Parts: sequence; C-alpha cells; structure tokens
Amino acid sequence: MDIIAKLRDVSFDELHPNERLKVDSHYLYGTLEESLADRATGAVSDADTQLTKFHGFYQQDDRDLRDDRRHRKLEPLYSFMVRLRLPGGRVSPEQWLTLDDNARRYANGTLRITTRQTFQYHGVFKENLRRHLQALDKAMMDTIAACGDVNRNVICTANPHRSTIHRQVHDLAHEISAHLLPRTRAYHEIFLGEERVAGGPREAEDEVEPLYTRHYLPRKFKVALAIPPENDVDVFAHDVGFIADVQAGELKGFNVCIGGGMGMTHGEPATFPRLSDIVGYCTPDRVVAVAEAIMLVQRDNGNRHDRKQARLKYTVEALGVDGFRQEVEARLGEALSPARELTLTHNGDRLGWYQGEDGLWHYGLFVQNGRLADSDGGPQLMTGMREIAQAHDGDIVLTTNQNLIITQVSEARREVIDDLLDRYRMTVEATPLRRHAMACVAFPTCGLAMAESERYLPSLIDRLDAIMREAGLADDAIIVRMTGCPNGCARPYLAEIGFVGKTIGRYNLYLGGGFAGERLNKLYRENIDEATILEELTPLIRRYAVEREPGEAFGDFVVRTGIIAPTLAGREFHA
Ligand code: SRM
Ligand code: SF4
Repeated sequence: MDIIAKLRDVSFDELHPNERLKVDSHYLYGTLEESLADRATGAVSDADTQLTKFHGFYQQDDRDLRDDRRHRKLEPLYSFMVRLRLPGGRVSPEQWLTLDDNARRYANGTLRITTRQTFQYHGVFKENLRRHLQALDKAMMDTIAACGDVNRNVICTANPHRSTIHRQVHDLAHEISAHLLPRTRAYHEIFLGEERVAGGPREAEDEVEPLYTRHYLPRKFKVALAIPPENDVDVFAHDVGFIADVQAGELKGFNVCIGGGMGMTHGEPATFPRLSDIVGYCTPDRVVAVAEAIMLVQRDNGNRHDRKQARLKYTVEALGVDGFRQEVEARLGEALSPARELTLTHNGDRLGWYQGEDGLWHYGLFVQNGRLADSDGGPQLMTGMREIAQAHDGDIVLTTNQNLIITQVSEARREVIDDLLDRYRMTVEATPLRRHAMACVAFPTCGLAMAESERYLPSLIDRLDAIMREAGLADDAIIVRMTGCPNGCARPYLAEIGFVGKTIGRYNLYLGGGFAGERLNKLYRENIDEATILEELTPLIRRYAVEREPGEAFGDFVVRTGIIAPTLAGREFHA
C-alpha cells in the first residue's frame, strides 16, 4: 500500500509531529513568506525551522555567544547554515567566484566543504537569505533538498575528469539527483521571486509531488556511487550505495547496496550505525529506476512515529534484507541480478598532482576539516582559491573527505597553479595521519554538538602525530575521525580510531574500523578526556609499530590481536 492510502485514515496524533507539519506546509510553503518578512526577530517560526531544511538551510545560533546574550536579555544570535545541492561536487571557476563572493557578502567569510561533497555557508542572516540564494541561482546552483526528509546531495567517487568511467558515474549522480528532486515550486517562488502559479500550490498530490506526495519521506535519504578499488565515498554508509563494475575499461553495471547509516544516540541501543547489505546488481540504464524504487519502498514502509527509528536502515531491519529487496523488485517489475565480486581497497582521497586518462593533470588539495578560510600567518585558502579560480579554466571538484581537486590542468599551466598554491601557503606539510583525518563542524554552529570537533581535532592530531613519530610511524596512515555528537556526520564509526563527543572535553573512543570502509568499529573507552585518550592510544600505537604484519592496517591489527572485537553487523554494534 502506498503512503497516501496508508495514512488516509490515520490520525496525525499517532505520528511524529513533523508528519503533520509536512502535510500542513502545502508542499513546503508553510509560512515562510511571513517568517522572512518579520523584522522583529532573526528567527523564523518554529514550524518553518523544519521546512527551511527541505530548502537547504538550517536555523542556528552562535553557541559561543549564547550565555552572554541571555545575560544581556538579547535573543540568541540567529543565522542560517546554507548547504548547496551539488551532485558529484563539481563547480566551474565562474561558479567558484560566485561562491566566494557570497561567502564574503552574506556569510562569515568562509566556505565549508562537507563530508557529502558540497559546500556549507555559516552565519547567513535572515535578511540576506533571498539575495544569497538568488546569486547562487544566477550561477546555476541551488540548495534544494540539501537537508530535510528528501533525497540529499548524491555523492560519487571524485573527479569526473579523471577518466570516461568517472565521467559516466558522475553523470549518473546528476541524473539520480535530478530525478529524485522535489517538484514543488516553493523554493522558486519564495526565495527566487518567481511568479506564483495561479491559486498557489495545487492539492492533487500526484501532480505536485509525484514521487514524494505531500508526506515526503519519513527521514533523510542518501545515495552514494563508488568506483572500485576506491571507496572514498564510504559507499556502505548510505541508505543506498552503487558500486561500479568496470570491465576492460567499460562500465558494465553496479552492485546495489541498501541500508547504511551512521547516526545513533548515546545510551539508546535500539539506535546504531549500520553498513549496507549488497542485495543485487543492475545495469547502468537501470540505476535511476532502482534508486527510485528503493526510495519509494522507504517512503511507504519507513517508521513515521519515531524519528530515531525512521531511517531506511531500520526499515531494512524490520522487513529483513530479503523482504526489502523483494519490495524493490516488485516496484521495478524485475529481479535484480546476482551481485558481482567487486573489491574496494581503501577510502580517503588522492592528494597532490596526478594525471588523468586524457593526459591533463589534477591537483588534490588537502583542506583541513574542509574549512576554507584565510588564516593569519597560515594558509590563505579563500584568497588562494579565488586567485586560482581567476587563473584557471578547468573545474574544481569537491571530495567526500572534505578536500578539493583543481582539475584539467595542462602540463604548461601546472607551474601557474603551483605558484599560486605556494604564494598563498596552501600546501602546508601534513602528515598522513592528518591528511586522512576528518572532523564534523560541531561548535559553535551545530545545535546538536556535545563536544568540540572541527576546532579541536587539529590539536589532538598534533599530539597523535608525536606518538606516531616516536613509534617510527610518521609515514603511515591511520584513519582518525571525530564528531561532536553521536549523529556521525564525519562517519566516525568507520574510522580505525573514532572519537565521538560525550560532553565538553570528553569523548567515546572507538577502535577497529576497516581501512577500506568495510567494517564498523566498536566502543573501546567511554567518556575520556585528552590525557586519557593519549594514555590509551600510546601503547596501542607502539604495539602496532612492532607487531603488525606486513601491510596490516591499524583497524585490522587491533581486531586480529583481540584488542577489540570486530563489529560484524550494525545491530551488534553495542554488543
Ligand atoms: Fe550531519 C544533523 C552537519 C554529514 C548524520 N548534520 C546535522 C546538522 C544539520 C545538525 C542539526 O540537525 O541541527 C549539522 C549542521 C552542523 C553545522 O553547523 O554545519 C550536520 N552533516 C553535517 C556536515 C556538514 C558535517 C561535515 O563536517 O561535513 C555534513 C553535511 C553533509 C551534506 O553536505 O549533506 C553532514 N550527517 C552527515 C553524515 C555523513 C554522510 O552523509 O555521509 C551523516 C551520517 C550518515 C547518515 O546519515 O546516517 C550525518 N547529521 C546526521 C544526523 C543523524 C542522522 C540519523 O540517522 O540519526 C543528524 C541529526 C538528525 O538528522 O537528526 C545530522
Ligand atoms: Fe553536529 Fe553531531 Fe553532526 Fe557533529 S556529528 S555536525 S556535532 S550533528
């Protein structure tokens, strides 16, 4: 039964309050016009705070200033985090200049590359939202569905200019994104000022939102495509994953994975990270249809009572992997083919110069935790990238590990790029540990942060680097990830060493993730401060240096030696 029929006779009182809100918003209009017009506050109405997400932005307030403003009897310093929809993470140099202008004019002067291959702005005040979105629109960019209970930014193995296969997979990411985009005109009418269709939003749900209906999805929905042997996208961490099958230089098809997700809540074992299951195989021409079928099974079967149980991973647990697959196949009108043997060997990004299939060069630039900013006496990443965008005619591509790639550089132009990278100190020496590390945003903008992440991880890495050096491992990579809360935005449960915030200055320490993103880690120590983190990790890193087998990754080592038990299924994460 589809969701319209299913919910026809259900009282909204039985469902999570967001379910009524979606329906009452009349396809995401809500009272956003009124909220934007209200000059008495920097905020939007409570209901609209949920709706802005579907349009790609979040109301936040500066948590560093919260107490001071409360004492001074001022309302919190409200502003918005604005996230772009950028399937595959590619922008032209002209688009980069708009992104840069907008950061300086309407936001806090920085750009943040996210773990889903797009940009976030922080600190956009309500009165600047429309101008900001209109400038993006002029440069052919939007923020539609970047957040909210819809299909999010579709990510894929980075750099479409690397090979024909990379281009084909990138194109598919665009196709999926376009196909699963909400159809409501709310974004265009409210924020871009386009003329309202007579009578406003129409009521017939199959006309306005043929895929979503007025109920939209129970929760966010995420799709990733990986090209083996790379697993830069952490393909098993998403609701849907497609793993490319390339034979003799030809894209033959994809293994289809369902049911991944990272988020959980401390102390609630019914919530857990989960890696997706490979359920079959499809040819490239069926990828969009398969993504749609999976989304519709989740639309109609996902939990609409409890948002903590509403992600597709829990629907897979409820229906069973086979049960979910059968539902998908019933919608597709065909069975998925048997999955192929495809091997993923590592995650992380390719950094520095490398050559593509067509002989052009690409430069993978390490951006610490994705934050593009000009720092005093340090890297001038905003100004440097602006200069590069002005001097360069190839695309700039974001990665899912918060880095970027300056693509399509001819041999003759490499020197120009190198000079600019040097002039703006953009290529600071970073150890393999730092280059592989990721942190989520957390304080001061994230309303859910329990501990620091982006602002703290760099100094913790300094200390871990010292331990690595002393152990003779200065040239080795261990995947370290940190988040300020258990929601998992930097995919910490896939790290070899994961830190998840508990409270200010204290973290849970997780060990044993797989180097190729194929195994979850497990809780090793709970609620520990920096001194204890270092005390716990020093002997393990020293042992690893001495006892590891040739080529053995740290995550595999701690599992093999029994330091931590492997997590073989999400539902056993807490066991
Ligand atoms: Fe996330 C919520 C930042 C990737 C799982 N995430 C948030 C919010 C919007 C906080 C909020 O709801 O108030 C954070 C905004 C912080 C800020 O100030 O900017 C936030 N998430 C991020 C980003 C920016 C982290 C980063 O450092 O790059 C990433 C933006 C991705 C994008 O461009 O779309 C980001 N978030 C992820 C990922 C990783 C991924 O998708 O590959 C995950 C884990 C995968 C997954 O979805 O399971 C993730 N974010 C969450 C969750 C937990 C969802 C769950 O199923 O439990 C929340 C909270 C929620 O949805 O209730 C959340
Ligand atoms: Fe915020 Fe938690 Fe996501 Fe970090 S993991 S950005 S603290 S929601």
